[in-house]
Amino acid sequence: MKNIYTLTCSDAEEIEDLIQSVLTSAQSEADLHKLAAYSAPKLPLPIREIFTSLLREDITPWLQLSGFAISDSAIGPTPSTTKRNPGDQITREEVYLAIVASALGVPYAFSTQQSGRLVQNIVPMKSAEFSQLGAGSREALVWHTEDAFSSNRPDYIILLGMRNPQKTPTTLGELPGTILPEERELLFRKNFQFIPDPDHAEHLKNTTTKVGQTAYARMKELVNNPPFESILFGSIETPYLRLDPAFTKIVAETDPSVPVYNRLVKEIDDTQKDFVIGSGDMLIIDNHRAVHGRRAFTPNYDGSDRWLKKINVTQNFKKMRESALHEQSFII
Ligand SMILES: O=C(O)CCC(=O)C(=O)O
Ligand SMILES: [Fe+2]
Repeated sequence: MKNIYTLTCSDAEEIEDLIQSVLTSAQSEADLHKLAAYSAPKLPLPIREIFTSLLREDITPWLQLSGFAISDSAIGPTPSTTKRNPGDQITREEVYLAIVASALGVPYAFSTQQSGRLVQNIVPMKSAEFSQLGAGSREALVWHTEDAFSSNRPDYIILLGMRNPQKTPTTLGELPGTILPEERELLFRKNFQFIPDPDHAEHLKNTTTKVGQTAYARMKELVNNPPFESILFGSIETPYLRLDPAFTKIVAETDPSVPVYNRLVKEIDDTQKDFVIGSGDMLIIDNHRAVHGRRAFTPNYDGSDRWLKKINVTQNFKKMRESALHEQSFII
């Protein structure tokens, strides 16, 4: 399967019609969640065919859709913070993301991230410059499985480029072929703990809402007692991957899985590919087949900085309902 598809003029027109019809009726993200699901089956046939292969074959780690026009002046300045106001209008770019997400599964959000916004902004924040957060910048964001700590981590994450003037790369890595089958077996051992990153855990500390307190208690439990997990899972021939070296604890240092794990981390470090998400580029990442990160860059904080939008997709929304905290059905 090819990893890159560029929208034709007729694809772009059909998509624009779908977006505009959603935009006229979506007053809230709850509306967007529903209306995007109605629109997804109407995406142009070539895109639905590509997505069918992606889902059925289940071996493609990432896929790029390019050719979506974004007007640099119409989107306005890059926000200075990931915080959103409840009154923010839903934008054309957010509808595009939500429709594509709905064609691949069910889009959803964590209540512990950006207040449960369905579509999130990835923008550099001064306060997070040197952090391992999406809002970081001057320090490279170490590659990771998205939300590796969570059994509710996304099956896909989708990133859409709003602007990327310095062409700061996202990075992509996969399970290297140099990890031999007998070494893979060792990585199926539950000798690792994934700690929630501070994006999920700390900012809810002083929350007063019931939803926030429940979410915080759950996160604290995961921080204090992270379950024992494996790096690989699924089939031994084409295993799925779960990795987040910046937030991983090793249970038994002497276990033979550890040297293989260390080599795997080093090899992904060395082989990760740079991938510049430019304006209008969409990158669909299979969160069980690819890890992703971001190179360091120096923001200007003048409204012209790098700006991506992101959405999470699950293929097992029913299971997630057990974790639902919120009256808005897409928030767990
Ligand atoms: O900024 C990027 O390219 C990736 C950001 C990221 O990995 C994240 O927000 O989880
Ligand atoms: Fe990420």
